[in-house]
Amino acid sequence: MLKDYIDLEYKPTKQDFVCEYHIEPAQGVGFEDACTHMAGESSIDTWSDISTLSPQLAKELKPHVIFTDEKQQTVRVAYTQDLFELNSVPQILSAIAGNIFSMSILDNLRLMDITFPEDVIQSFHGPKFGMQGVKDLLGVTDRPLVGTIVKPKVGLTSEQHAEVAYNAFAGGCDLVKDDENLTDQKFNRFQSRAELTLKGSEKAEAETGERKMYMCNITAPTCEEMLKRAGIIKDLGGEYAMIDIITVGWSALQSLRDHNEDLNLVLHAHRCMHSALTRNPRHGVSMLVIAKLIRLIGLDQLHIGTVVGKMHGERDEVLALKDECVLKNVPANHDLHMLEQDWGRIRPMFPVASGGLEPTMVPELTKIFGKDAIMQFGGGIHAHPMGTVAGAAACRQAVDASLDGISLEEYAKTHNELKAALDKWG
Ligand code: RUB
Ligand code: CA
Repeated sequence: MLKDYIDLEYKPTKQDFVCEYHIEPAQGVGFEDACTHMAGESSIDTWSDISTLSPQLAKELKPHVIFTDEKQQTVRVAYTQDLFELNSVPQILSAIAGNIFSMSILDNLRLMDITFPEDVIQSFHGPKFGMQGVKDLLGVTDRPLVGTIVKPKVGLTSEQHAEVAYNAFAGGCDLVKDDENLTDQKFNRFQSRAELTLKGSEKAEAETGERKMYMCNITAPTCEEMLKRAGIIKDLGGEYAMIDIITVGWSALQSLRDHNEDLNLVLHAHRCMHSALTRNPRHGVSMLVIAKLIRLIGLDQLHIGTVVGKMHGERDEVLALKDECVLKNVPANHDLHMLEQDWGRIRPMFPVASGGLEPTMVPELTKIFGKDAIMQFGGGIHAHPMGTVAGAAACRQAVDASLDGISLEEYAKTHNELKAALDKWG
């Protein structure tokens, strides 16, 4: 029997999750049937009617399909929060983004967007620092932050790594981070890297008079080890940690955020592997949903794409991530039945633009992101013809020129580092 879940008159309450999916039924499956079964499988149903589900319980917990558009292959489902463990991203995803991806009646399914009920928002920490907290910590409010990733990604000793980081700080970087696949390998142990690189950041602070922060990668094989590494950073006087959010998993992130009430570290979210979920526009989970979950859990800054760099990520998606999720407190451009998301006390995250960036891209990046961004350059600094110090300087010069509305070519007449970068990449 087909369930009566389609209820286009239903108005979601403040106690409902609302999810939007792109849905493609398999051949021979009707659109409304597909929507109904998907809504059921993600909540109270199995493949057959079951005698153990009383009509009363079914009435209380049933999903409401509140919007369908067969042409656009879009469906929205409202789920009562009673179906969920409030403070659990794993449980939430096991429901709304779990078995339903395996259903053979669907060829493709993509979780496009989600709004959370008030009680769920209340049950999470959100970012401890967020964008404004990071700006305050660095003492930089009038320009985008400039960061780098130590390159090569792996292979340098701790001493070499610290030297590259120091050079980047000395040349003008505010932030230096490890790469996603550098953790605790035999050529570069976590503890020695953290010690030496943090020393380098202190030295550069003393010499430049600017705050300099090192984001050491605490991604680890177990949650215990990850927390131990976060503790080492704290003990060494560090103020930042970075983490590979997808590969460590949602529980690890929630544990880290709980512990961060005491650790007080700024948490940088590297999203490597996200494209396995996010890249296919017809299947998987959108980056917007991942970004919202990361904000809810409470990491402070997140890679959202660049538009102009080497990684996949169309302009519209990057702008939506920046505007709807990361910056504004109340995203509101959803039409029809979607609820506006009131983030309450949950702070905005700092968007990070990274991946294939070099100085000639800065004017365009500034147009896209304004001052509210962290611009990260890896190869765009360490491949500079005059080396890392000059590479970092060229990036800062490109930022200064862009903010002053001066063309890079003009600015390069009096700035050699930028001139060399333009000769190489311009
Ligand atoms: C960039 C880099 C990061 C990418 C990941 O180095 O190491 O891993 O930012 O992509 P480079 P995204 O500047 O040399 O390309 O930020 O899109 O997740
Ligand atoms: Ca990388």
